Amino acid sequence: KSVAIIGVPSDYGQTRRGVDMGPSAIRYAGVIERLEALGYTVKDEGDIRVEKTPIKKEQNEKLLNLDEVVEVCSKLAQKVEDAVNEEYIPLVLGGDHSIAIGTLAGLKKYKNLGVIWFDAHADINTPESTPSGNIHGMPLAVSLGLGHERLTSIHHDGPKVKAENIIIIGARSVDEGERELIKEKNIKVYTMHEVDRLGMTAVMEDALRYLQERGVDGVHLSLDLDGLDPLYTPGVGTPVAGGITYRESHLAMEMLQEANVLTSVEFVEVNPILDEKNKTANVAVALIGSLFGETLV
Ligand code: DIR
Ligand code: MN
Ligand code: MN
Ligand code: MN
Repeated sequence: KSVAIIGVPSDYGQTRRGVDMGPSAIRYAGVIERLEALGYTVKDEGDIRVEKTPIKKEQNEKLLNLDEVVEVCSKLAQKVEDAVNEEYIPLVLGGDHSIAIGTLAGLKKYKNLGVIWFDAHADINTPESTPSGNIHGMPLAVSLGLGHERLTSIHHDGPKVKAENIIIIGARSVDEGERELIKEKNIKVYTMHEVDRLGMTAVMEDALRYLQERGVDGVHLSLDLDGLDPLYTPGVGTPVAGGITYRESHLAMEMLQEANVLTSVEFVEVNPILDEKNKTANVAVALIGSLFGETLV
């Protein structure tokens, strides 16, 4: 029962400053104490070194800050791989969601990895489909091997995850090109419609059964705090109304804990500058508590 915390203070995947302070905000909210209280041995690896380069004026407008994202994700992939090899559960703290490119690249020990993507967005844009040029909208596509070669070849060549092993939960803002790719690849998505209609219990039961049927050898949870309703997590760069509630999120975490399948975790998009008294980091830590086994009685 050992967890390695890896902070990734990067905001290069999008254009609102401040999300680079996410790892500090989550540490301040007590993540280490919370895990230690549950009996885990916690190794805090500190933050990856992220160069603060000035934002360039002339660059590829379909792949903003590409150099910086490649650099950060390459370092992160190695850190994650090392943690896995030392038999720690990696807990990656972002930073914006572009860092998931690095995390997934570092999980190469798992040949049939399942991925649960908790998010208001699908994060499956390519340079062709992106409306913003923000790489935080692309990590799932990159991990499938789609997109710029400098991103898809991070840490090792080839796809990092199979389309049929991905589950998206909480989606309510999906771009046209993303919709087409989701259809083409037949990716499992529980939008807010399904969450409303079936309830979180059925969604999670279904999701866990789906991964089990695929015989996954590990499960990665990538949790974007904007998956929750901005009522609970206002400190995110791209809030979308009509999200997952606080209780539903806890329930999802508790069901993941009960299933005992998780092998790596990341919490991303906490931006304390946009937050109200660190509310979003506090919710992140509460969810991490449930995910790692906190119970009420
Ligand atoms: C949008 C927003 N789909 C984009 N994506 C966000 O820019 O590609 N992802 N906010 O978290
Ligand atoms: Mn995201
Ligand atoms: Mn999002
Ligand atoms: Mn809880």
